[in-house]
Amino acid sequence: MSEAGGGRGCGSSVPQRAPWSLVAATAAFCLVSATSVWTAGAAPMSREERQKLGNQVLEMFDHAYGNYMEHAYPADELMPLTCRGRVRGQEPSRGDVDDALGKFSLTLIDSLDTLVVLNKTKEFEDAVRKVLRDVNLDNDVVVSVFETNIRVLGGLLGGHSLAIMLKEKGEYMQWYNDELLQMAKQLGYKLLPAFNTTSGLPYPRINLKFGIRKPEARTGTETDTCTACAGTLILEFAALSRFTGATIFEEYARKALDFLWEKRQRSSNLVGVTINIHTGDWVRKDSGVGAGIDSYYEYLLKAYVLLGDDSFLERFNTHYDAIMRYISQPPLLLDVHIHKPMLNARTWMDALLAFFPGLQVLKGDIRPAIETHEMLYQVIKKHNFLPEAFTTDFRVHWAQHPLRPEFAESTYFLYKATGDPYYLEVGKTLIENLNKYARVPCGFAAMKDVRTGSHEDRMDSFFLAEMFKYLYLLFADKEDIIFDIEDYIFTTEAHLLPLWLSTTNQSISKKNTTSEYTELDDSNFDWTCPNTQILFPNDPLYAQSIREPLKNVVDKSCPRGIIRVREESFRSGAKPPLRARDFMATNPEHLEILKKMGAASSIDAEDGLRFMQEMIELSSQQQKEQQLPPRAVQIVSHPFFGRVVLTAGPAQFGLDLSKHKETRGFVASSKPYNGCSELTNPEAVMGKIALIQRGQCMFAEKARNIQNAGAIGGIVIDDNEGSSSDTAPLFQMAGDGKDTDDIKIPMLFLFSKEGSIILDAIREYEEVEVLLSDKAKDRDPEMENEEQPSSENDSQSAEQITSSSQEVDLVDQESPEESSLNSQPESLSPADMDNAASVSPSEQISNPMENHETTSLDGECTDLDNQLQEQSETEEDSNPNVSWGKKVQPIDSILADWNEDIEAFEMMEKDEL
Ligand code: DMJ
Repeated sequence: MSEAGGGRGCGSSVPQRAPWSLVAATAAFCLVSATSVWTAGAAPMSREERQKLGNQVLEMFDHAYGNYMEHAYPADELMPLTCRGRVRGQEPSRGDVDDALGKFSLTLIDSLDTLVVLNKTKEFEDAVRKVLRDVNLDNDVVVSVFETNIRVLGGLLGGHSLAIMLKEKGEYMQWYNDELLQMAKQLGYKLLPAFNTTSGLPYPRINLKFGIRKPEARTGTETDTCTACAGTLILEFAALSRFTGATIFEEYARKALDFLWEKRQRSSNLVGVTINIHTGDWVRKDSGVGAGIDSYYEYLLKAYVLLGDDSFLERFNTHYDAIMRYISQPPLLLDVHIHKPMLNARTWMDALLAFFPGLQVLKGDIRPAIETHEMLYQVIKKHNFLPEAFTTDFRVHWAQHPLRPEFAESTYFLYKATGDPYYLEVGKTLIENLNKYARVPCGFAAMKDVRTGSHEDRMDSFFLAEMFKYLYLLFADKEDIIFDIEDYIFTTEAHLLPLWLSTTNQSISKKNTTSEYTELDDSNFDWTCPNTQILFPNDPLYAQSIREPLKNVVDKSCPRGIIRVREESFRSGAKPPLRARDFMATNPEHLEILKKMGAASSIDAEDGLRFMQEMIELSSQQQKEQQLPPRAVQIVSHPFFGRVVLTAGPAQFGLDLSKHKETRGFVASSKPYNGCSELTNPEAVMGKIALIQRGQCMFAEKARNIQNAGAIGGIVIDDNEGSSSDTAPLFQMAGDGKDTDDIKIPMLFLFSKEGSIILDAIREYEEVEVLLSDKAKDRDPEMENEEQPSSENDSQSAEQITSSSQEVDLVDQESPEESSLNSQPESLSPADMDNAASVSPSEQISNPMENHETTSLDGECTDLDNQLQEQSETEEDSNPNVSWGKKVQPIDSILADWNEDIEAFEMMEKDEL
C-alpha cells in the first residue's frame, strides 16, 4: 500500500498492523474514536432513553417485517394499504421501479442481515431456511442488474457473512453449510451475461432465466445505462469472488469501473449520469452526487476500504476534489455539466444525495457533511420527510417519498463521527414522523405527497434492509449488538461484508486496473483520515457552530446568497457573473453585461450560456410558483381515523385552507348532484360538507348553491370515470370571472377514483366525516378517541377501501419534471366551463399567497431579491388578473435574441466531445 492509503492523516495511535487491516480499520478507527470525545453541545441523551428508542425501532421493524411475512411473503414486496403481496405482472406496471422485482422474495432476502443486527437471531435462522426452501432465482423475469446486485446478491452475501459469524460463535446456525453463498454464486453467474459488451459495462437489465441474447430474453437491446448502475458492483462481486475463489466476478466489476474511470471528463474529472454501454459516450452530461451517479462514488471509496487497493482511493480522491470544486455549494449539492462544470445543470436536488454526508464522514471531511445534513434536516422538519426532489430555495419539486433511508444513514455516520447527541434527536424525529405519517395498520406506506400526507400502496425492500439498521444502530451501545459492527463495511443497500475479505483470494486485485492517474498533490489527501483533534480542534461545540448558521436556512434565509458567496470566492477579484434571478431589464449595467456575454472571452461565453439557461428555468419555475399547492381530504371518522388521505385540487375562491383552520364535517350528497341549481335537499347538506359532481356549470356556481343551502364546505368529484391524481395533473378550480368574494366556504376537487373512496365509504358506513385542510393532520389516537373505539381489523378494512386509487404508482416512470407537473395543480381559466380539459398558461390566475410562503426572505437577503419580490406582490395585489406571463415578456424577447448563441455553444460542446 502506498502512502496515499489509509495511513495518511491518521492519528499515530493507529496500531501497527498488516497493511490490509490498517486500510480496513481506517474508517472504523476514525469513527469510533470520535464518539468518545463529545463533551458538550446538545444535551446528552440518557442510556434509558436511547434504549427506549431502540426498542421502538424494534417494534416498528416487527410491524413492517411481520406484516410482510404474514400478508405478502413469498411475494417480493408488501402493499401496505391493500395488505397483500406485490406480484409482478399481477399489478399495473410502474415502469422501471418494477425491475427490482424478480419473483425471488426480495424483501425477505433484503432483510436477512437486518434481523441479525436487530438481535433477532432466531428469526434470522427461520428466514434463512425459508430462503433456501422457497426462493427460485431462475424465473423468466427481466430484472435490473443494479438492483438485483445490491439487494439480492448483497442480501445473500450479507446473510452469509452473518451466518458464518453466528456459526462460529457456536449457538445458532450450526447446520449452515454455505448454502446462501451457493445461491449467491448461482445468481452471480446469472448476472454475468450482462457484461457481454465491448466496453465491459453491463447491460442495465437481464432475464434471470434467459440472459441477454436468447430471443425469449426480451432484453439486450438497451444502449444506455446509468453510471451508478455500472459502477456499483465491485463490493458484492469482489466479495463473491473472495468468498468462493471464483475470480471472474471481481474481474468483471473492476473492468466496468476501469472503463468508467477512463471515460471521466478529463478536464473536470466528473462523470455524467448515463453512458452508452457500447461506445462509452456520455448520454447525459449532467453530473451530481444523487440519482444515477451516487453509489459509483460510494463504491470507489468503499472498495478501497474493503479491498485495500490504492487505485480506488486515488480515483475517489480525484472525483471528490472535482465534486467539492464544482458540485458542492455548501450546504447545497447542485448538478453541473461535465464539460462546463461552472454551469449548474439544475435548480433542484434529489433525495438520493442525502447519503453523501455519510460518505463524507467515511472520507473524513466532516464540515461539509454537517452542513449538508443540517440543510436536509431543515427540509425534513418542514415536510416531515425529504421530498424526492426539492429546489435550491427548498420548495417541493417532486412530492413523493418512498421511505428512503439515505438521511438516516448519514445521521448514523455523523453521530459515529461526532458523538454529538444532536444526531440522536434527529433520529428520534425520524422515528416519530415514520410512526405518525407513514405507519398504517399493515406496515408502513410510502408517501405519495409529503405536502398532503397522502400514501402510496408501496413499502420498498430497502426500507427493511437499511432504515431499521441505521436507526437501530444509532441508538445501540456496543453491547446491544451481538457482533462487532466495526468488522464490517456497509454496502449501498446496507448489507454487511466482513473486512477480512481484503486478505482472502486477492490474486486478482490490481489485474486489469489502469495505471494512469491524475497527479494529485498531498493536499488531496489531507482529509483522508482525520483524527478527532482535526475534526474538533479543541472545541467540542464545533459541529454545533457549523449547524447554527443553517438553522433557518429553509424558512428564512436566502440560499441564493449562499451560492453567491461561492461564486465570489471562486473568481476572487473579478466581478461576480450576472445571474438570471438578479437580472433587471431596466438596469443599464445589466444590459451592458448581457451584450458582452458570448462576445468577449470564454468565461463571458460560459456566463452567457448559464444566464440563458437560468432564465429559462426561472421563467418556468416562477410560472409554477403561481400555482396553489394541492390540498388534503382526510377521512377522520370510524374506522378510518385519519388514515385515508386523498390528494385534492384547491379552488381559487372560497376559504383559503392554507390561511385558515381546516374545516371538518360530515359529508352529504347534494341534490341535484351537479349542484347547478338551488338544492332540493338543503336539510341534508346543512352544516355538512356537500358532495357535488363536476360538470354542466361553473365551479363557483356550484359553490354558491351549496353555500346557500347551508353547507360548510364542498367537494367537487370528477365526472370522468377512472380519472385519478395518479395519472392526471391536478388543477385548481378557477372562479367565474366575476367577483367571488361572496363565496366563504372552502371548496376542493377530487378526481373520480379518489372521490369514489368517499362514496364507497358512505355506502359502507353511512356517516362519514372528513377534514379539508392544506396538509393531512396527524393520524394519532386523538382522532380515534373522538370516535367510538374500533378494532384493528376495522382500520385495516378502511385502508383497503382505498386500494382502487392508491395502488397504482405511475410516478416513478416519469422524470421529476414531468411528475412535478402532475403534482402541481394547474388552473382552469375563469372563462372555461369547469369541465374544460386544457389550460393555457396565459389564462392562469396567480396566487400571491403561495409566493409569500415560498420566497420569504430575511433581512440579509439582497435588495434585488426584495425589490423583485415586493414588485411582484404589489402588482398581483392590485390586479389579481395580471398573469405572470405578461411580466416575463421582456425576458422572453431577450431570450429570443440569444437563440443563436445557444446553438453556437451546443456546437462547441459537440466539438469538444
Ligand atoms: C437503495 O436501494 C440503495 O441505497 C441505492 O443505492 C439507492 N437508494 C436506495 C434507497 O433509497
